[in-house]
Amino acid sequence: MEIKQCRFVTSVADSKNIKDYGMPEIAIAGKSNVGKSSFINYMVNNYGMAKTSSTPGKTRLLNYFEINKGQFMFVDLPGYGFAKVSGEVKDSWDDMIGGYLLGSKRLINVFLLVDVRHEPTSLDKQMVAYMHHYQIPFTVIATKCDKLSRQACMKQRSVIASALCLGNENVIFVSSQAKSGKEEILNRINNLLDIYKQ
Ligand SMILES: Nc1nc2c(ncn2[C@@H]2O[C@H](COP(=O)(O)OP(=O)(O)OP(=O)(O)O)[C@@H](O)[C@H]2O)c(=O)[nH]1
Ligand SMILES: [Mg+2]
Repeated sequence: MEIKQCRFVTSVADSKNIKDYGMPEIAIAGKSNVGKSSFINYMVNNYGMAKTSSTPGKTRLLNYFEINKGQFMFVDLPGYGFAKVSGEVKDSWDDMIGGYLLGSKRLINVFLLVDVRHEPTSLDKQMVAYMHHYQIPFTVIATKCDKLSRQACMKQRSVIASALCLGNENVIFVSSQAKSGKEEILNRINNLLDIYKQ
């Protein structure tokens, strides 16, 4: 498959207001600043599509991007684990992520992004436990691979996989900056869409 077209659809500030757009949804989740919005831009080949920032906490809403005129939707989620927000704001973000994950009618997979350089945090582990608990299928993607040598990436693969109780082969590597890893992700999306159609 190929991503030929992407259109920003809407931002949602409250998970109570999420709608069914009639197409499968792939959500992009992960810690703040891990590169979620950059990942979407890389996948759709438009670096102005989703807003990115070097300051964590940029994405505060659920942002929907329609791919290939209705083939599927990428949903950019606010990042979790951003220490600088107050308790109240943090709760509303968590409500938004949880509210979306349980409320979406067509969520087919969560792409859980982790920074290749760091061992997954307790929040990443909580996220995985949450998805297991609610039987939400997910894919782990290690971002910013340009920051490490190939050898160091391979080493991190085991660190990330074992922290999240996955096999090494279940961690996909990408770099939105060096533009690597897209083919593997597209294959994954293709498989997910095939399963959805059955
Ligand atoms: N070197 C490198 N930097 C990256 C990559 N992807 C993202 N970044 C940088 O990481 C920072 C955060 O990127 P975003 O895409 O805004 O991250 P996010 O996960 O959407 O962040 P929040 O919306 O705050 O949760 C920016 O400074 C990006 O330029 C990558 O593949 N390589
Ligand atoms: Mg973002």
